[in-house]
Amino acid sequence: MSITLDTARGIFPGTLAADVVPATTARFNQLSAEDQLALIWFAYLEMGKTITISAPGAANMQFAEPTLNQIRQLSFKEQSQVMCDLANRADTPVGRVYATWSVNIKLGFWYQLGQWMEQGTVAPIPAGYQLSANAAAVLQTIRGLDAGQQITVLRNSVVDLGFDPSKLGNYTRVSEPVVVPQDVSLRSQVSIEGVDNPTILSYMNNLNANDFDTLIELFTPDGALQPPFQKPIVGKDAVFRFFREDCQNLKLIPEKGVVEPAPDGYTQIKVTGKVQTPWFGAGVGMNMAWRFLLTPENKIFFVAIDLLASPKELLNLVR
Ligand code: ECH
Ligand code: GLY
Ligand code: GLY
Repeated sequence: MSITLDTARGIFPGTLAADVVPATTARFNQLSAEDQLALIWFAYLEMGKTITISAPGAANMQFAEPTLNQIRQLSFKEQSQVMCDLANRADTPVGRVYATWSVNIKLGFWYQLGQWMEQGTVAPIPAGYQLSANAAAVLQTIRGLDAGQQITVLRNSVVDLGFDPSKLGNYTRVSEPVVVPQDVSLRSQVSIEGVDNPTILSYMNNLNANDFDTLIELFTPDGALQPPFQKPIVGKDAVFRFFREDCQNLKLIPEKGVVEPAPDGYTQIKVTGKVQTPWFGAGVGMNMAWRFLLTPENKIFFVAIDLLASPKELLNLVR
């Protein structure tokens, strides 16, 4: 049997991902625009009691700023309309600009609107807004998730707003400037109980250092990376672009793993541990697994990153 992307995706099939996240996102997407906005607002306020979002840096806000300034100058009624149009995925000028933004720019845009809504300078969710029964049920599900799952649901909801990027035709993607890799002398080195494979350690250390040029050389030309709840990103160029656009300033804290032989001289390695996002820092540790398939030359043919169903899954290293 020879290795394909499909067989690679099936390694360590016992890994229990937090499927409640895509299920909740799907239910969220069925709600009315008004319910979607109000639900995120309520979830955001409740989560704000226990975890803190850090403000995006100026370099990351510059792209959303013109749109934010336009919105700030509108009447409350018009502001509510702009937000509803985004939640309706409507084809509007703002919806089209939004569609060109990277995930972090979209998050920064809503971060700023949220601040203004709290201050009362942008239209609030109407006081006493009553969620529909379905929306209330989705909010209840979100309350029951762990913090890592909650912020993933929130992130996915924000990503899906605005006009559908696949309907834009040709467009220029807008993402934050790429940061300079961390100075080699300052880099911390991970250690992983049960794994001393240099490719795996180098993957973790270079991602932590934002050293994407070195990181991408660990992959085969047709190598693939599968982010949580997404299809694989295939080929070195696409994976490199993803790293530069969406993966800055993450903190990977792998804890333990297993190394096993796979067909054709390949090696499969599963690692579990925590990941922190720059948006919440040490305040939220997401329980994650990495499932690697390495070629006989120790290059990454495939890696899947899974958000785990529960902390118990951190101990699940069986095949
Ligand atoms: C308000 C009401 C109106 C509507 C809206 C509002 C604002 C909402 C706001 C939401 C902010 C949400 C945020 C969420 C951030 C989530 C970040 C996450 C990051 C996860 C990253 C992971 C990385 C994993 C990876 C690893 C690899 O090895 C390879 C790369 C990669 C309230 C106004 C909308 C403000 C800030 C979940 C797991 C480990 C795959 C990336
Ligand atoms: N403050 C988090 C970020 O800009 O990515
Ligand atoms: N969930 C993190 C990412 O896909 O970027």
